[in-house]
Amino acid sequence: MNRNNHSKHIALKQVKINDSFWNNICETVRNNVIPYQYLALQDKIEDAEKSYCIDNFIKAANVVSNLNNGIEVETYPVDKWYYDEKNADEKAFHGWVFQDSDVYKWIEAVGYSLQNHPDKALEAKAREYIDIICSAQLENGYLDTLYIINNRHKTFSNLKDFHELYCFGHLVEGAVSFYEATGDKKLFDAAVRFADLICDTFGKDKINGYPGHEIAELALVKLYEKTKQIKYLETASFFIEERGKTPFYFDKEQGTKTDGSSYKYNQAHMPVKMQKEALGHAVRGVYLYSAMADIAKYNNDAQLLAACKNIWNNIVNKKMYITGGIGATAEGEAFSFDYDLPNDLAYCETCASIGLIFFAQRMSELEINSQYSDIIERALYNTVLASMAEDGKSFFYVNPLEVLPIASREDSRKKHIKTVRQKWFNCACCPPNLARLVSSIGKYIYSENDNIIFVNQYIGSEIKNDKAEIKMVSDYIESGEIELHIKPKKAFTLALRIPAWCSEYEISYTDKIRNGYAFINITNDICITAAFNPKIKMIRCSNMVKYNIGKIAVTRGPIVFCIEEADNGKNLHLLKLCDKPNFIYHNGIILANGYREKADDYLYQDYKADEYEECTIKFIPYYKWANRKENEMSVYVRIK
Ligand code: FUB
Ligand code: ZN
Repeated sequence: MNRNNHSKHIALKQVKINDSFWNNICETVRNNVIPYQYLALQDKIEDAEKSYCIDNFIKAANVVSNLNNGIEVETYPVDKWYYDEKNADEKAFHGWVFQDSDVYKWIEAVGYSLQNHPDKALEAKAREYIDIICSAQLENGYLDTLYIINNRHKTFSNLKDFHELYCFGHLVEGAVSFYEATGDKKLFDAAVRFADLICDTFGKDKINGYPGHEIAELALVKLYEKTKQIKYLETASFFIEERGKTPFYFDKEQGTKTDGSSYKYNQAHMPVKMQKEALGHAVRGVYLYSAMADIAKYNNDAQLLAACKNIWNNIVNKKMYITGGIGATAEGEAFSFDYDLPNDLAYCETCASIGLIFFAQRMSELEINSQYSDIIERALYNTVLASMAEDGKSFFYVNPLEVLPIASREDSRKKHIKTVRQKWFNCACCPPNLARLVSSIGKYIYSENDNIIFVNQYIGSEIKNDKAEIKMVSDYIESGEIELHIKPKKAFTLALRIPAWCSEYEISYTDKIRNGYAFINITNDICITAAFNPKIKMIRCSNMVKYNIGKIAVTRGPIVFCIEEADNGKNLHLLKLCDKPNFIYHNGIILANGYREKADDYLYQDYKADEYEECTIKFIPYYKWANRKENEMSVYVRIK
């Protein structure tokens, strides 16, 4: 592995965002989403699905207090994934087995937000939750409310299904973020105590299991980066190495003997170094692949890196939607087989695209290749942004590319396709994930190694570090133009990503172009300008994806567009775009020449040529769909 190709993102604290496109989104998350989620975690949003999250911590804290006072505590079964008023005792745990993770993700988002926007009131709210969380921790460091409330004697007995290590991973991520923002170590210390228990519990000659839902691995790497304590990296590496080995740990745990094929869902059907295809639950997958990339880097493990590359290529060449959505099937929220990318059944969980961004960023820090930040851009500007309403008060969990409201109501195969964003979900993994990603968007703009600063995303911002002060003024989404005002503190090389979508660009000065980056040697104060022409394009999907044959998608720069019933009437499938559509772009909208096929009166008749009338087809950015009312939507359009 060539360490000269490694880089590291520039820390969030060093990046001040000021961008005509992103300011609004970041402010919506800061001012609306974070406060809204604070209330949702306590079930204070009217008519929203219940969270039970904080309630569980309060119940667990009571258990801990009773134990400390020698008071007998009751136990309840830990036998399902979801508990509510109907199937569980009112004093027992409620919600999904991973409910704790919602508050951890919220704290992580708060931490990122505080790094650049100090806010004492918000900090106090986070501390209020941190106090409750910490009072629920057991003496030995264990912290998972499901088992603390229901049965603390059964911990770590069902790693495959019951998410203790997943909640632990999110605890660590939240704790590191809040500590970095405030210097307050209370939650961080709690996370370290739980991490120490996990390191003492898992490993060679201890429990040789691994998480059923990955994330603990990458969280342990983060803890290693923060503390430099090697045991955290070792435990993360252990989880990665053990996964999928025979005899299968999950068989041992369940007292069964299987061929391991059902463990594809958990990416545990074979050792990870042998895996070449993205399989199983998509969020689990991308969290695992992210950790594999981390560990390949720290352990200098070329075999692990090769596995990451194979899986990466499989995802982006055969299993990813044009929107950066992944996980095509609702069955197991999973990757489907190669080229199976149905538009109207797509699952495309928001968390999965966020996880893809994590994986892409780690890969981009391992080798100099612009494709990774291209994919970050694709997922970010399309699936991730689409998952939040403009006011930040409702969300999509599933991000389809085609919607017919009646089908969502009547066809049980499409019941996962919501036609409007939801206020909250009882399985609410996505909205807090979105909040933590948007609040940390500054981490994806720049990266650096000893002598290069990479500009990976064109988001208006300023950084100051030991190499330079850089101010980026960006009109990337509208005109594709950016300016970089650079004041070097020493000679260094600037590397600008040339977006994969762009075939016409001008950069005011370039020394060489390599791996999708324009490299410029900087020695003096300079202003570099770049113009990436965001020409409107019609994109053809591989004919191996049978759903898109005879159709195209319209893009402009990184933005994928779609058509909606609100602009184009019902029966979007009857529209056809001219092959020379004479696109007009104005104010974020694309108008194009097309035809509307006349609807047939008969189900069957002798063949005759279709009848058309000319029409104008109106496209809006995909990320803006469903902001008006429930209606039909489609990304792909037929072409005449
Ligand atoms: O299992 C925890 C989270 O819930 C997953 O990441 C999501 O896909 C949802 O199933
Ligand atoms: Zn999710």
